[in-house]
Amino acid sequence: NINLKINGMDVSAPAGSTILEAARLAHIEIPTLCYLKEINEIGACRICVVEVKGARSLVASCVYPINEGMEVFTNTPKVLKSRKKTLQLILSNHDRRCLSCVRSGDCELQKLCKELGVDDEALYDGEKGLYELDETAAHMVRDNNKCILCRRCTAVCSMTQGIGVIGANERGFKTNIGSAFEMGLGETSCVSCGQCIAVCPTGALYEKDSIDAVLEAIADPEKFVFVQTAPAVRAGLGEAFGLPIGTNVEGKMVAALRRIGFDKVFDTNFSADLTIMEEATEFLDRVQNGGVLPLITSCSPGWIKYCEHYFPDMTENLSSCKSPQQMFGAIAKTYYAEKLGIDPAKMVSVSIMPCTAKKFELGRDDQSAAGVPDVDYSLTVREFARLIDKVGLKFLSLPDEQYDNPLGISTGAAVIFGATGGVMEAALRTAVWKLTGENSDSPIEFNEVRGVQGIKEATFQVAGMDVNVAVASGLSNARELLEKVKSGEANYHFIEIMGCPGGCVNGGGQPQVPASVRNFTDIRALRAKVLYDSDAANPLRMSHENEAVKMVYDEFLGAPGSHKAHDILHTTYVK
Ligand code: HC1
Repeated sequence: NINLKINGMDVSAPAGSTILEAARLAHIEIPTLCYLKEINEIGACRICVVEVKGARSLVASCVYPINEGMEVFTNTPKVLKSRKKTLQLILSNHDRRCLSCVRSGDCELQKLCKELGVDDEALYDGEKGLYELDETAAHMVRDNNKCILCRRCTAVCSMTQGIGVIGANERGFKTNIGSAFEMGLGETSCVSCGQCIAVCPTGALYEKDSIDAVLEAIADPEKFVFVQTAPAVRAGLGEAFGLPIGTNVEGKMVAALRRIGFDKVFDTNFSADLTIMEEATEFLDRVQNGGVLPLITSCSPGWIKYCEHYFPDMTENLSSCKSPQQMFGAIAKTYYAEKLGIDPAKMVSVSIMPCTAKKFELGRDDQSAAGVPDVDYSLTVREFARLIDKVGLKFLSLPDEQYDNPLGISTGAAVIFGATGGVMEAALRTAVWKLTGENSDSPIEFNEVRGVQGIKEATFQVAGMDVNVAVASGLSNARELLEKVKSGEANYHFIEIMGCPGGCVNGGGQPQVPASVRNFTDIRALRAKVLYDSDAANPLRMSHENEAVKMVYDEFLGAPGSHKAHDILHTTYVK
């Protein structure tokens, strides 16, 4: 360890730590704006400056390494004045219509201005950049008038996701973040993952909002409006209401949706179980009949778009299964519509997702089993939280309620879909059972595919066969894995890929976590624990045990992989 003094106090921190990290150990939070651990370590915004005894000028604590005997001062008048001036300069070219900004209340810039007492935000006002909104993408808006050029979005796009469709255009005062050749984001090969929104400190990036359209549908007496909630929503939503990261709010979430006025409140977990029935069948069929391997999961629409753009020769490896979101809408507007005697054209299918790519997915081709879109509106968890506020629900004091049946019934295998490795584990549970036929002895937990690592590999003995599997989350990791498959270096039978690092628990539609927390907490692991705990507490842990899924096959689809199941639950891809 290295010994130093911070504000006169003795501090000891591991060698290689930055001043920012060492201060944190001493319970001092140095403010940051541009810094994202391991993603954007550029020391550019100068908010985190501190004084170091003997140094000629203030130093950026996020990138400055500690050394033995160093004396650091984090809150001298000189430091505080410098931070305040930096904020005043940022504000001089910032759209300050904060009252109704989508980030008002959780904007990192706003919080710093309050903390540092910036009450003269117009001090340096002069010429301002005026930018048109970029609304070309299906899922999001860029408002460069609120951009502070921190580069978090460009770093996460190029480093974490390996895509790099945004970067700095122009130079000096005209510098702005956008795509090459002034293209709109929708014209690029952006995959709609929304990780840029998740890390943006201000209101410069936000999802396209469908709240009012959903409220209008609910108010229309002619419409039957049902909603499904993705596995990972219950693990993230509570944060928007001040609950600790890793709180399960399933019951209150259901109660809120019912009070908002949805006719039925259902669970995407139901169709995650359904997905497993189809995908395990597809996997065994490919293994036994010489189909294209490895089979790769298809639930994450950001990953699907990435595969189509960047690995078009591997689209045949993709499972033909629609995602659980889309399967849900497809079954609701066919089977359930028939059961209730409702015209599917009068149904409005809404999903609550931790994802922004789901907004894009619902408009893909071949996603209209009943001749109308399987899903009409997809709201992110952030939109859902705003909707709850808008209709005046006191979320924290709502009772815990249960989903409606039958499309609210699910097993533990379904809820873990929201964590990286969960789809693989769920599929293995049912594939092993199908092969061995011995439900009671089938293994339930496949710990080798759990955890937040970007790439996981394992080999399982199933009915005398070695099954090689791999799991990747985050698209840089996906690329690394697929390059190994293409070169022949790795040989897998089954691969799970999720577009966001850690899976949907860390999806681009989850509540934003400020960098001050994100840099020092593994939000992926805390949220994933909610899902694994929920799985462990469920008496039913394998998708084939889901009675509602069995009923849908018995009454409507026939068997998994049937012709009818293919018509309704499967899809196609573009090269
Ligand atoms: Fe996901 Fe999925 S797990 S993709 O992360 O397969 O979004 O939560 O709903 O569709 O079930 C997201 C989550 C979600 C689908 C399922």
